[in-house]
Amino acid sequence: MIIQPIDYFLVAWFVVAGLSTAYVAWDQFTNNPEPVVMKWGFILVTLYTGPIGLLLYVLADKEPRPGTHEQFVAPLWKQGVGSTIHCVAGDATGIILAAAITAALGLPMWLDLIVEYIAGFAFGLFIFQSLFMMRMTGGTYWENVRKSFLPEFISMNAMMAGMAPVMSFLMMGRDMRAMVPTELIFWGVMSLGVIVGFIIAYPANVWMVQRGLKHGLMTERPEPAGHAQQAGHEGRHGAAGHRAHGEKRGHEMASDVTVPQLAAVTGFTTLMLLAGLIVPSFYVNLGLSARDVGGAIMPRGMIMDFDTPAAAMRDMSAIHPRLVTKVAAADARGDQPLQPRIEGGVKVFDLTASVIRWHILPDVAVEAYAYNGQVPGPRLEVTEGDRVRINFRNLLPESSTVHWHGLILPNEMDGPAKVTQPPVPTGGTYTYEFEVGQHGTYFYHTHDHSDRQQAFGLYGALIIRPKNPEQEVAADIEHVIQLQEWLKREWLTYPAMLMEGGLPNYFTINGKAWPATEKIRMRVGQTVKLRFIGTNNNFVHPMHVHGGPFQVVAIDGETLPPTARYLADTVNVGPGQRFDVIWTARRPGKWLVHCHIPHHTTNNNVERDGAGGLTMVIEVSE
Ligand SMILES: [Cu+2]
Repeated sequence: MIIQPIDYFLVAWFVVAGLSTAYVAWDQFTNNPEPVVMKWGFILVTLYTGPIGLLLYVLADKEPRPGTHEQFVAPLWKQGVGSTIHCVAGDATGIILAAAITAALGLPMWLDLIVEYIAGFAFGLFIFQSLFMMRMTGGTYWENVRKSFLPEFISMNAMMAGMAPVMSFLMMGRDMRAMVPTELIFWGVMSLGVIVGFIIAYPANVWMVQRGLKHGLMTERPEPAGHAQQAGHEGRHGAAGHRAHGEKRGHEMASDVTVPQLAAVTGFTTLMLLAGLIVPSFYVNLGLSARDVGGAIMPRGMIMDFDTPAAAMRDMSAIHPRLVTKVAAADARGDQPLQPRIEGGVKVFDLTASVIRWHILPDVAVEAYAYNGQVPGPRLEVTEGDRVRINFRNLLPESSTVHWHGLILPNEMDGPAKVTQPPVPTGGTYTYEFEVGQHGTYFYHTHDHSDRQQAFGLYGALIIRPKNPEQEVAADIEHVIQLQEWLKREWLTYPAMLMEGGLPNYFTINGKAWPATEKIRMRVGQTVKLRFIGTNNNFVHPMHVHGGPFQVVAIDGETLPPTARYLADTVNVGPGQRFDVIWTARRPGKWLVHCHIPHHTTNNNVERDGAGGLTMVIEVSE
């Protein structure tokens, strides 16, 4: 799925890789005079490295003019390319096959790497070197295995020394879709790994070709008619006559390498391999598997080190856009009153949590977790003394519960996951039922991974009217103000958290950022009751109203006795807190209600129409 800029690049890359591979395959089998094993080597490496493989093929191996392949491929650098191609084709094929299989098995990353090394080495040695090269080199299969063991070991070590860190850092990096073979980026990482592995393995291969330890590029032409018996005594060989330029790189290699040289190179490439496998484990958690964190995309700036647990990564990961099941209209509003059904005298509400796309601004949409497809969730209005039943259904990709913030109720109705009730699994339901014994401004929210789920929008207002209407502190107008912080960047929505990488960049009142927030309209002399609710997760928002003080009449749902009510023009609304304030429209005009942390009145650090985020306006007319 195309959800990140890199995905566009990868689509283009693999189209180019496909075309490059098709060309190399066609040219190899119609024009180029070389052994079949090398034809396949270039085809596979071009499949893995795209235009780079094509470039190497054209510059180092493709016969430029008929009859010139022998001279053309003679330079050492080209022979080195041929040797590396041959190694990489076998090893990389083994590694990639193993990587796809181990990802599906859910093995930890460190074990993946070891399995991939063994698979790559085995594939390279037993199949690409020994089996495919037998035609060229003669001897029995096991003689070939023995002879090519050390060169293959050296080359494989160098190759994996380059490929392993690429896989470790990128698969366990920000975009862990790279661990999942069904994602394009997995194949992109494999391709990059092969490219880096090729570069690291190239010098060792040049040395081995020079010392006569490995074959480089060879020429093999179809047997000219009538010359069959000339090469007949060496029937394994496609052609004998071309070896004029073959010198010591002919079929029987004569190596002049010394034991100390071989020991030094073998030892050094082994150290390179160990470094490539081990050093990444100083930085990323190689104990995790694709099953733990595969597919998660992390916010830039999150600290993920070698001991960051999988649960911490999943908690802070973006909502994958493919999980969205409903796209709300750009002008849809949250906090819509939900009318209850009456069943046997009980007020019954249905709350369903699901993943939606929600516009916080006309041109900024987030992925959100929402009750009944809106952010905030629907407003539940009940009266003190009511018996209420809430049928909760969880359609989120993770478990969830609902907590009734501030209410006195039976413990098993309170909602904390794993404490008072089992978390409601995906597709599951739970029925909350209780008698409402209080009145005032309350709210409900998720109590399962609240740091993630509430930050994605799982909250809503619960307004409880007093049984005796005279206990209500009266105002001409009422307005509920629910706060939220969002982290939306690089086309993805992450849960806003006071953590490295988790800081919010958008802020909403009732699910909308200024200038898309609601407008309160009133006349001079009228009063409005603002019910501030700290439905947000991270900050204390000093909510300030322009145009004169308000009277604080209730805190956390509890109505203050008249003597305890006080005037103020700013209330610090902390997470979980509620303040009911009465503000009087004294003068006509546009009076702001806004947070007094100026960053919270911007949209991604940008002021639009004079403000942003936690800003709304009270428009007072004469
Ligand atoms: Cu604020």
